[in-house]
Amino acid sequence: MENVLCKIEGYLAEVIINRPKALNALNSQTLKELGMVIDEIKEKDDVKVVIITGSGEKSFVAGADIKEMQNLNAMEGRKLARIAQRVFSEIEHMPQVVIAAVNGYALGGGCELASACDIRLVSKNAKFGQPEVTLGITPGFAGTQRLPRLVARGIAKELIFTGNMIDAEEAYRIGLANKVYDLDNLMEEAKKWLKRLRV
Ligand code: DAK
Repeated sequence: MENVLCKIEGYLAEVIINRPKALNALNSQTLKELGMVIDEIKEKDDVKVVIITGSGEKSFVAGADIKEMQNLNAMEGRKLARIAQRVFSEIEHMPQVVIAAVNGYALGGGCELASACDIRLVSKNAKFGQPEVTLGITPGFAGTQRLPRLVARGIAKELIFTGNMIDAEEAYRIGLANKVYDLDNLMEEAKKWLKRLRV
């Protein structure tokens, strides 16, 4: 696989979205690969915790791939949204505990991917947002459904209607982030949750 890496060590599976040149934006190929990796991990009874993160030090996932999306017609856009919705729904329903280790931008589809995870551990440089409205579209990967279940409805509406980005501290304050760590320690701290969780 090109765009999604998967390492399994003991009880832990680490899934890395790996398109750093595009800030790990989710194109259709990446979504398909993510779906395949998730399908494989969910069958592994010995894996108890899954950590999803982004490659590099700047971005978790900067959204759906805008360059790919701008060439899609309505039906193709709908198909892309359905693929992402299916993959994110599988993540949400995995038998394992799924942690998003948010190491930078989590925008649009990236915020929606993090929202589909059970727990969000974030680095100090993390930035969350649903900027779709600034592109003239609405969140297509179920952000309108999951975000209001994680934070107060009014706050979710504010983020979706304004497209504003919030930083890690604000994400923690509104309950979107469970914990904030230094970027350098994020993965190490995320791995410690394997012992912390009663799985
Ligand atoms: N897609 C594609 N490429 C992206 C990208 C993205 N979302 N984000 C960044 N990149 C690329 C940039 O184009 C640039 O590539 P090159 O020009 O070097 O080739 C590279 O990553 C580095 O980005 P920047 O040079 O812009 O880096 P900066 O540090 O200056 O800025 C940034 C970082 C995250 C603030 C900026 O890149 C940015 O604003 N990116 C876009 C963020 C965004 O708007 N994300 C939300 C995407 S919309 C639906 C289906 C799907 C969706 C909605 C509806 N339906 C069917 C209804 C999904 C929507 C979204 O997720």
